[in-house]
Formats: sequence, C-alpha cells, structure tokens
Amino acid sequence: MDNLGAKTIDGGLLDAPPGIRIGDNPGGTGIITVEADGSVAGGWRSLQAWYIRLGELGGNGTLVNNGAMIKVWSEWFNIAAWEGSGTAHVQLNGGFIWAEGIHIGAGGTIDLAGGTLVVLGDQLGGLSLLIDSGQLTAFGVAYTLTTVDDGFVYDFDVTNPGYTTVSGLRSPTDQYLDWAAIYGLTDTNTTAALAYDFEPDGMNNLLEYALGGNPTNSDKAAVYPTSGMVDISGTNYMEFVYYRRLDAASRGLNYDIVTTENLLMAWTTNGGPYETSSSTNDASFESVTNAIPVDADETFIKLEVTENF
Ligand SMILES: [Ca+2]
Ligand SMILES: [Ca+2]
Repeated sequence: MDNLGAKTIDGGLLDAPPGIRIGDNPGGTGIITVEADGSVAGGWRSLQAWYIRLGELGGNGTLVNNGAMIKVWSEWFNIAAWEGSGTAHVQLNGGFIWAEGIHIGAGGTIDLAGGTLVVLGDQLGGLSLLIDSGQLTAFGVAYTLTTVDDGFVYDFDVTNPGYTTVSGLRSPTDQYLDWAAIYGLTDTNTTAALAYDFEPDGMNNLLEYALGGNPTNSDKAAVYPTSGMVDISGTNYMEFVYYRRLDAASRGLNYDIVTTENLLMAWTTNGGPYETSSSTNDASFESVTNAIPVDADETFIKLEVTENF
C-alpha cells in the first residue's frame, strides 16, 4: 500500500509470511479491517502472519477485527513497540486475535470491545504481554484475560467494562523487587533476599512484603498478626487476625494458618478453613479474621506465608 492505504478482508484468507506491516513507514497511515465471514465457526483463519507490526517508524497503523480469526504465529505482534515513535491501534470487536506475544509501546492501544484476545507467550518461553506505557482497555462484556509471563498465569477479571485498564504487567518476582527497591534493597541474593531480616525485627523480607511491613524499620508490632480469645455462640475460639495483600494471587503469595498440638511434631497446613471474615484496610491490604477451635488441650498456631516465584 502507499502512504495512505486501507484494506478490507471479508472472505478467504490473507496469508502473509513472514509478516504484515501496517502504517510502518514515515508519515504513512495504514488500516486493515477484517470482517466476520463465518471463518471462525469453520475453524479457518482470515488473516495470519508470522509477525504483525503496526505504527512503526513514525507511521500510524490500525487493525480492526469485526469477528474473524487473526493469528500471529510469533510473539512479535508489535503495536507501536518496535522502532520509531509511531502510533497504532488494535480494535477487537469480535472473533479472535491469537498471538504468541503482544508488545504495546507508548503510542499503542488495544480496545477489547468484544471477542477474545489470547496471549500465549509461554509456548516460546518468553514474555507474553508487555505493556510499556501504552494501554489495553476493555469495553466489552465481562470476561477474563489470561496471559502467561515467566510461566506465571495472570487472570484479569474485567468486571467493569469501559473502566478497566490493564497496564504495566509485572511478574511476581518483578513486583517483589519493585517493592524492595522502594526501601533500597536489591537483588534476591543479597539485601532483598526473601529470608533476609534487614533491621532485624524478627520479620524477614517475605513477611514484611506479605504483611505490609517496612523492611528497614522495626515495625513488627504494627503489622504482625494478633490473637486473642473470642466467644462465638457460646463456644470459645482463638481469634487470629493477619494482614493479606488484596492481589496476593497475582503476586504469587499464599497465606495459611498452620497448627500443631505438639511443638515437637510437624506443623499441619490447613488451607484456610478457619477464615471467618475479611475487611479491606486500604488500597493494598485486607485484614483477615480467623477463628480456631480450642478443643484440644494445647494447640499452637502460626501464620505461614509462602511464595511461588
Ligand atoms: Ca525485617
Ligand atoms: Ca520491619
């Protein structure tokens, strides 16, 4: 196409190995629109390429899918994310866009008004959905966007379409290091080691991170779990309250109360059966209340925080 070009695919297959470049030259503007044509139901693709890049080298590229299947066989689905300072927009109104990976740069946007966006970077073992400073906004019905980064699956429940923006996805390790860096701790092998207690105040970095502590300040009294006896319908329970991150799952954190009736024996993991309520504290943490039966002669309990990153 010339510097101002548009193409509509409303039947058949545009197969473009190795790739398609839309609005990928200085001053150029390109638009490809793929119409619904029944190819999805038949399992056929309407547009496929090894890579698709839009809005590079100062150009402006747009890709619209109105209900067909678009497949990018590599992780190089670049939306103003490769070279130059172009702008690009992907509009998904229906059908599928399936890519091994998506990179969205500063001038790039994806609007999910309908259909399904599938990002499966795990098949290449690489980064799957990288949003530097562009944005991905969902306008359609509620759905779950699933991506995989460093083998970790993120599920984003888009429950408020039109207002949900997912940006700057970070792996659990990256999120932890982001937190550590705020306090000047670096590298999981040195001062930011999960088991390291910097002050020390009796809480290692993992506990500080999980409970909302400051890893450089002795603040154990303020964030450590609290316990006491409570009467529930005439029966005494041990009440145990701890702080938990609201987004614990996407940070790779797990909280559990472990118990034992004898400190010489192993601790038993319980999987959260004692949790009775939780209330949001602030934008990041909730307060979790547990009631543990005290029918044994002696029961020892403690909070166990584990991570899978
Ligand atoms: Ca500490
Ligand atoms: Ca501390």
